[in-house]
Amino acid sequence: MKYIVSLMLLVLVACQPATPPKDNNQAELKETVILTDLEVPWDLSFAPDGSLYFTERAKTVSVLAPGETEAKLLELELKSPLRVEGEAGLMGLALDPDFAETAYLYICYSYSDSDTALNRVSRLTESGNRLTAELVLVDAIPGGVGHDGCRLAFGADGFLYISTGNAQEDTLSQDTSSLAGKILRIGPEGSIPEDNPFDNPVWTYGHRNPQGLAFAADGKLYSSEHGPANDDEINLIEKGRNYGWPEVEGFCDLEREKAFCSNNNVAEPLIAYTPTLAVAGIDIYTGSMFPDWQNKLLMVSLKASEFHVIDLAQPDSENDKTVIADTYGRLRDVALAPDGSVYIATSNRDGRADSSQGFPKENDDVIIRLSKE
Ligand SMILES: [Ca+2]
Ligand SMILES: [Ca+2]
Ligand SMILES: [Ca+2]
Repeated sequence: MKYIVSLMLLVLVACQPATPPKDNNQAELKETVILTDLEVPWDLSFAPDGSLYFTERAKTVSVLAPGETEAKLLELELKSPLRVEGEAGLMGLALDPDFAETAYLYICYSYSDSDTALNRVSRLTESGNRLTAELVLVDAIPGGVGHDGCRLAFGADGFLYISTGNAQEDTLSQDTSSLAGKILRIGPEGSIPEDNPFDNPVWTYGHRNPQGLAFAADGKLYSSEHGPANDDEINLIEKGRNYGWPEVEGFCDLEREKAFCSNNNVAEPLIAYTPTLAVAGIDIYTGSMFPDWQNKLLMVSLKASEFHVIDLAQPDSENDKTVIADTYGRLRDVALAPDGSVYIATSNRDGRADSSQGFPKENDDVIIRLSKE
């Protein structure tokens, strides 16, 4: 026994990376694959009872009840068939703030109207194994094969916030009358709040393809946004502000950007990543399982295959920790569970996996639970 323990210690020491762990929680982090054989799980969302709801891009919404090992597929009754192509399909998901009472789910999905690629946000009601009684909240958001945005988040103000991509039409991002390349804000039944800045659902503009959206406990709203080959961004979202695209990439640091920035009150990102990571889902950690992560931003990335924990109070390289890298392939979403654990969804069946690294693996896609050893 003593020998075996010594041997294990030896193996452990031999396996230590050359550099020390980048995050205090890393040494005691337990990673458990809890669901396998999924197809591009896109958005994870927890009900108060701990049930995990998630979308798969070409399929439907599924629910994993607490204590279960298999997810149940819900039958999706939509007014228009899903438009599944490129990055488009069934994407964002949010549960009603009073979900236990209302059984309302909100989704953002792609559809076509006489060959025009569009996206819409709808409310559905869970009833038995069905998602039914679709109420369309925002219709005809310009869509494309790529840049469809579609992340959802409820604010403490009771309004639903929606990220929209620019549908690969750069001119739409600066046009405050277009729903593309924006963060939108609407009432839970689709109304336009009186204090919206442009008398329409637009809350902020000048976005390219925001793929993450999350509120912090102090009410601040953050987004992650795909840049081109440079300048992925993390943004603090403030009413009516211009986030620069396509005139500004990342910070207002180039000569041609500076004039535009000062003339248009451009909001610079908190963080810009060059080369890009393909930043995806974000959440804010407010659980008790990982005290070091308190109020920090959790972020996953597709291309870089990384999970970051970022202190937004001072988001420099010291405070932007890479906790998981190059282990599970492309990472699409991250979500805090009610028990303080953290769930991450892979995206290796989205057609962009790195086959030289063996992705997609046989069991892809998967959902991983991070907890304490
Ligand atoms: Ca989510
Ligand atoms: Ca920007
Ligand atoms: Ca710049």
